[in-house]
Amino acid sequence: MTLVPWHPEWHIKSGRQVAPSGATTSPAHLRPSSAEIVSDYRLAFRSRVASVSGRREVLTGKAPFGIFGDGKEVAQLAMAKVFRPGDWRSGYYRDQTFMFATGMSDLPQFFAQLYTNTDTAMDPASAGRQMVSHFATRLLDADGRWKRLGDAMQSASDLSPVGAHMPRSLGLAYASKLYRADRALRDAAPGFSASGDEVTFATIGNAGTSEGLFWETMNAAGVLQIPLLVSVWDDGYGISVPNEYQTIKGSISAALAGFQREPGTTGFEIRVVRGWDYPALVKTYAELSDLVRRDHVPALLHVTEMTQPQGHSTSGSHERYKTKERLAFETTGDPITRMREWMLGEKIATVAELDAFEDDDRKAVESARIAAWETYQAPIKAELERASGLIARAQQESPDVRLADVVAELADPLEISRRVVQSAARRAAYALRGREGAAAGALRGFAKEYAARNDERYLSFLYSASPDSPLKVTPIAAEYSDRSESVDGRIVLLRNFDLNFARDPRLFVMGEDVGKLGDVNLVFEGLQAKYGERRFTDTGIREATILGQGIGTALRGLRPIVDIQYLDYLLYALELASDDLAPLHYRTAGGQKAPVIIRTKGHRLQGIWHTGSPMSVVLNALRGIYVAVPRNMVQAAGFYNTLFRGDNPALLIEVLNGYRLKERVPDNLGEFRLPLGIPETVRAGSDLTIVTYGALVRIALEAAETLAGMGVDPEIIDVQTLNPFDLKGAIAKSLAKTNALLVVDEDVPGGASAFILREALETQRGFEHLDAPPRTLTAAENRVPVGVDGDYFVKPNREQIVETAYAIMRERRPRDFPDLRLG
Ligand SMILES: Cc1ncc(C[n+]2csc(CCOP(=O)(O)OP(=O)(O)O)c2C)c(N)n1
Ligand SMILES: [Mg+2]
Repeated sequence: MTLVPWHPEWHIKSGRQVAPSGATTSPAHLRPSSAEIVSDYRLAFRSRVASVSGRREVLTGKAPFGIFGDGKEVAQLAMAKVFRPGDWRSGYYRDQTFMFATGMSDLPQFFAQLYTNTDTAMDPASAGRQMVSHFATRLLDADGRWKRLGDAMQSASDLSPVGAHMPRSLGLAYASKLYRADRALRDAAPGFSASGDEVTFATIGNAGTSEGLFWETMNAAGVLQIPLLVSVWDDGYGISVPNEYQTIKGSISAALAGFQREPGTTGFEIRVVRGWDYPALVKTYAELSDLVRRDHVPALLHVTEMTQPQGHSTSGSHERYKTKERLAFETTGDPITRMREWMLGEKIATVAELDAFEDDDRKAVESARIAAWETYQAPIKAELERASGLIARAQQESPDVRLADVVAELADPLEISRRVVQSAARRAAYALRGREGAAAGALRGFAKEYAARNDERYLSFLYSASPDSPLKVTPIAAEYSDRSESVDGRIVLLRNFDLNFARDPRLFVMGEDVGKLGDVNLVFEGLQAKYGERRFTDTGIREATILGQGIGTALRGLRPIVDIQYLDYLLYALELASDDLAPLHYRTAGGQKAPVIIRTKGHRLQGIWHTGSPMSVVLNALRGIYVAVPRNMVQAAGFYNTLFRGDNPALLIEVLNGYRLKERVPDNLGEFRLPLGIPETVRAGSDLTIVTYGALVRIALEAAETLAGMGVDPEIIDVQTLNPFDLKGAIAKSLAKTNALLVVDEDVPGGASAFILREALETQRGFEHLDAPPRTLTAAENRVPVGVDGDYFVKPNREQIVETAYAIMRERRPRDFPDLRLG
């Protein structure tokens, strides 16, 4: 074994034998100095005190929820020793000791998050948005631009859904592989990677490994051979459910034995080590991380015999489900106690020394906690006093107004919180309605300003607001000339991708059949041969981890295009898109972003699973991700050109039956950029406004021809992007002219059409212009049978559009539009 040389305090001690506690100290292996061991112990001890103290704060009502890393401390000391600048952690809520040991978090930050401090200076991981122990480093500067991530240790933003961080761990590690293989890529994305040697350290609980996302990730990591070191913290339980119900053979390392690499095969290096055995942990992490870093072999470290001294979390007590024996093990197997015993046995420190250190460390944690509590409370108290004072003055100014209840409430508040302040200020303002005095005005001013500030605290950062937001990409119109040729839609896209890939070496696409075949619709035909396998990469059938690979690589400065073969199969990745990608920028309060572009195609092919348009599912699950629904491939190319230059994640759905339709190729292909949130009026008309998108635009245009023959002149608006939606109110402007609205949508009834109605009628106040009830024409509730007739009878068709539009006209002018008598 070679030990990595970057840790200054390492030195070799040989000849140490098994410690009295049973810890395995093999002879002649490398060990930290006594001073470092003591310092490690003290860090673990402080971490434990923080866990105990954090739980008490929740149980006494000062913090909302607690979940801590007690029982997992010692292994994390060892993991921290091999973690270097440029490495990534992608873990879960048990990792506080590791975060403290690496300096990526500390006690003040830990308590700030526990108390929900909204200041990013106090809780840089989430500004009070995430539960305690949900860690993250800030990857972006105050403008939302990348810092030099390769120079420091990094942690991706934690998630509560168990296992959901595994897929992006794959991408974080995969980025090292890309960076190592390609110097030009490192130059194109400066600051992200020194040489591709960065290791991604994933952690997961034993029960979390029951999730499909874990297995999908492990298989893919084995296939890809990437520098991913997965540690399983095995405390035998997932809340109350023990391993025998969680894992085949009751052991994740036994279950995964077939993943073990052997000569001539790819695979994982798998090791098992006990969670209290400090020297064995130190040695194992040193060996494993060395292998992973040097050879890009993924590794699994199954850390057994971990404990849960305080049970799972603050929301239950483990006495209710654990046996007496197991409860006793929580004490006898405690890793900190065992490390202490081992240190005493090894004469690394004396009892008196350790007792003294523990006393100091208890005090240090308590003073950090008190400081964090006061820092959290002080501004809210000041706000409360300010509101109290303003209300009291308003009461003096208007003695006849009844403000006594609000005054009393603020004098003796149920809690020190912003909701108390905001609610009181607003209720006082209600009582003062119509009063013109200075004090009443000041109170109203405060209430308004306070609400705006709280919006910033709790509602900001869902979308990128950086200078690189796609909304700030300067639009460039498509240009045509006499020389512009007409080609199949797929060729438009192919050439546009080609130009973008030539322009930006950070762009690459991953997905099923995108490489050798060049996409099932041949949109990438020949591009792998031109750009290589790393840029047009075939993957297994694993939508969730394809997306995870995208999230992780995007976090590391690359520009992945995640190719989901059909829109219908996006559902496999939906959880991840919804839980990890969409809220990433929000939950880190602008600290992290992952500008993944998800490319898929949908709406129209054949049968029940290739014709779906679950746009309301997508729209509503994925706020935070922009959604483009272009009607043809030129429009799609224009949106890609914008999105590739922006830094917000986006989903673009190409129209499946459009690849073989002829389109004119803009002369500035690759360069023209369509603005998001700007609909296009594809047919001007005066009688009613038809709002639609995607494949239905063409059908609506055909319907318009028929309608024109019946004396109806519809205006047709293609919304183009559902999110952002019609930022300049084009629909309401059209309604001001036509006074009637028909929304045509191939989602289910009440799906995306309801979203569009809300935007058009409520947000844009389009109802003011209507002289007939608004209508929606949607697909049926059921899915689409295979064949042309299935499509015709389930999705909105030309005749349905004609008849619905005609009915709207007849309702308004019955004499001009006689009954069709068709039902
Ligand atoms: C997808 C999902 N299902 C259920 C939960 C509720 N839950 C939170 S933690 C937990 C147990 C996790 O056990 P394990 O992975 O062993 O981690 P441990 O807490 O024991 O360290 C469960 C079921 C969740 N957070 N996410
Ligand atoms: Mg567990």
